[in-house]
Parts: sequence; C-alpha cells; structure tokens
Amino acid sequence: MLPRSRYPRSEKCFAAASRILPGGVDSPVRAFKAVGATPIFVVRGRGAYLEDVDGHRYIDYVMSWGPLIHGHAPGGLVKALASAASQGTSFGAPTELETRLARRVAMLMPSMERVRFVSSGTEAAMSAARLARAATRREKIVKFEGCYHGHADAFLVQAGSGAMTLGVPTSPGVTAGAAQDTLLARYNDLGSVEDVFRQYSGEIAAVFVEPIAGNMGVVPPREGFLQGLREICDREGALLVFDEVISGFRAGAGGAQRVFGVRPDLTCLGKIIGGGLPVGAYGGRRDVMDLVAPAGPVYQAGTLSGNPLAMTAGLWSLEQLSPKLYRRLGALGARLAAGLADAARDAGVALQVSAFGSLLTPFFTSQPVRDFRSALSCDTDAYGRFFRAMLARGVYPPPSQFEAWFLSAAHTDRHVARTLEAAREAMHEV
Ligand code: KE4
Repeated sequence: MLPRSRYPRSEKCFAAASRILPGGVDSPVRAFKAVGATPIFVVRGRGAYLEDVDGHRYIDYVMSWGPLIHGHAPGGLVKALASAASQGTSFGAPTELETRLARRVAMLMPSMERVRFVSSGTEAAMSAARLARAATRREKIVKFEGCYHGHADAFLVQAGSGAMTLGVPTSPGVTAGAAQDTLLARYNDLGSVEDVFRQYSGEIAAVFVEPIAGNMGVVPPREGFLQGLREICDREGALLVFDEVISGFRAGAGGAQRVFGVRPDLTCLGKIIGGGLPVGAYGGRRDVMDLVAPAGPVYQAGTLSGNPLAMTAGLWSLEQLSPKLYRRLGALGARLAAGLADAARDAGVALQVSAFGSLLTPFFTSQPVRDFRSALSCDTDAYGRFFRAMLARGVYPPPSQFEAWFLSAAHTDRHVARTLEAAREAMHEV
C-alpha cells in the first residue's frame, strides 16, 4: 500500500493545470522538476508564511523569488493597493506615480540618472541590450556563465563547446543569429573577460553582470571583480550593465553598486521595485537613456509600463526600506547560514553555504563555489532530498539547488530557529 500523499489537493490541482498550462505552471522552476516533487499549490501568503491547498503552512524562503522583502501581504501595502485600485487599474497614460517612483529609485541609485519602467526583469534586460548596442553602434554583448538576465533570445545562450566564448543557444527557437552576438565569460574571472575583449576588441557593446550572482545559487563577486569590469569597459569603450533585478534594494538600499562602490552605465531592476506586482526598470547615464524613444530613436514600449498599481506597490516597498531593516536581515541571514552549515557538519553532509545579507544558498558540495562550473559540482539529488524533507517539516526553500533563499522583514529569530530544527533532521535524509 503506497503511503498516503501529504499533498492530495496539490496533486489534483497540478493534474488539472497540466491539462491547460504547459508543464502545469507559468514559469518552469515552479514545477518542482529539479527537486523531484509535485508542486504545492498556494492559497495565500501571510508574513513569512505560505499556505497550500492541503492546509499545510510553510516558512517561505522563496518569497516570490525576491520581490517580497517586506513579507507576504503587509497591511500597509494591501491598503495602499486597495486605495489605488479604487481609482482605476491602468490608464495607458502618464501618472505622477511613475515620476515619484523613478525619483525614489534615482535617489537610492544615483547612477540611474534616467529611468524607464517596464513589466518584467526580462523586458528590462532585453531593452538595455538594445540600448547599449544603439549607444555604442556595436553588436556583441558579454554575459557570464551561470548568470541569468531573463528569457530574451540574446540571453538564452551558453558557452559553446570548445571555444568557451562563442555563445550557442540554450533553447530551441533561439536562432544561431541571435546567439552569435552573445559572448560568454566566467564569473569572478577577469582573465576570461580580457580574453573575450582580446578576441572581439571594438565589437563589444556591453558587459552584463549580476553584481551578486543569484541564478547559479548565491555567488558574491570576488574582491576587485566588479571594479575590474568597470576598468575593462572604460578601456574598451563598452557599457557596464548591472543586472540588479535580485540585488537591487536587496543587498542594501542602494543595491550592489552602492555596496561595492562601482558605478555601472546602465542598471536593470525588477522584483522589489514592484513589491510583488509586475514591474521591471532599466536606467542609467542620461546621455545613453536619452536615446530611448520618444526622447531618441531606440524603440521600446509597453501597455502596462508604469502601471499605477505596480508603481504604488513599488513606492510603498521602497519607502519602508531602512538601515535598521538591512541590519536585521543581515543578522538573520548570517544566523541561518551558520546554522545550516552546523547542521550539515554534524550530519556529515558536504555543504558550502554562500550568503550575502538576506540572500543565501546551501550548496551540496565539498568544494567552494565561486562560479558556474564549481556550482555544477553540487549533488542536486541531495538537494532534492533535502528540499522534500524540509517541505514535509513546514519549510519551503527554493525548489532548485541553483537559486537564492530570500529572507524578509516578516522573518524572525523564531522562524530561523524552527527552520534550523527542521534542517538538523532533514540533513539525515540527504
Ligand atoms: P523576470 O522576467 O522573471 O521578472 O526577471 C528576469 C530576471 C532578470 N535578471 C535576474 C538577475 C533574475 O534573477 C531574473 C529572474 N529571476 C528568476 C529566479 N532566479 C525568476 C523566477 C522564475 O524564473 O520563475
């Protein structure tokens, strides 16, 4: 007799969803394929918790993949959204809300002298790539193995076999033509960047980088890496683009660019600036951004760009940021990281915990993780067993080894303590 499932309603919901949604989800990672489980279907989020259709409650470390730095459904945000919605949900016309949020973003990230709102991080990165090519009249862009900038064709590219630098599509439907203008370098390896520029000197429009990598799991920049990119781009006449969709307002109120003191030419944002509603933004140097239509010839548009509800949520979220919040998030993150490392050590499990403030990833490997290739040394099956064991104990980590855990203002020492109790047990099931 098979043991009764803990998730009968989620299984039923997933079967129904799979009959109409490709893979039963609207974004691949949600399908739990990487952790060998059936996805839970959520009914609500409250503070640090998610509740699923089977009545289980979880301490949530996905937090919608980063936007919810203030937790699920904070009262002030819900009130602000209700009030905004009563005025209308979308106008397709300018509102002062956009100006106010853009000013707040620019005040926190002074490199963003001009800002354009879009509806996702993908749209932000895609538009920044087009703009960088127009501004430099060059066609190539450089990205790093393991960094993710959304699903625009130019970024669904991995290192080709052999010649590490030449990009090849990672997805069917991405043409060789789209991939050929994307070059690959290794994160935290300035030598690999120099190699690319040596091969394609004069052809590279921009270097795109997650200043704190979050999409191979959390991998902070080595000392001097970001500054080195700045110097190479200055020397070569390429633009430096920080993709701060994760790190923006997460690493600190001024993002990674303030933490590390490196000023990019363009920045891509998302997640936190929408407070859980669909928002992205790109912005940066005035001389570059003033090329964007209708100020300039570089076309980019969007029906819901600057949507009043999303702007309201973003304004509320940024207005709640404070040095006290980041100190508390940093302390919680450090406690959780240290506790996970202790739990693994005591259970004899090979684990490397990489953390930055309220971002962290437990890598199931014995070697330090400094880039994508070292991240690939992880035992993803072990992570899957750990994930399932934590879920069964009321903790919801990201359903993939190569993602970041996110803390929020709603997480407390008690949540972390309960998480670590669960982890101490779960490590024995790895
Ligand atoms: P969106 O198009 O998903 O809003 O943003 C794309 C994006 C761009 N840049 C960075 C650094 C990102 O992390 C993302 C999206 N992050 C993933 C999670 N790692 C979103 C989750 C998902 O794909 O479902």
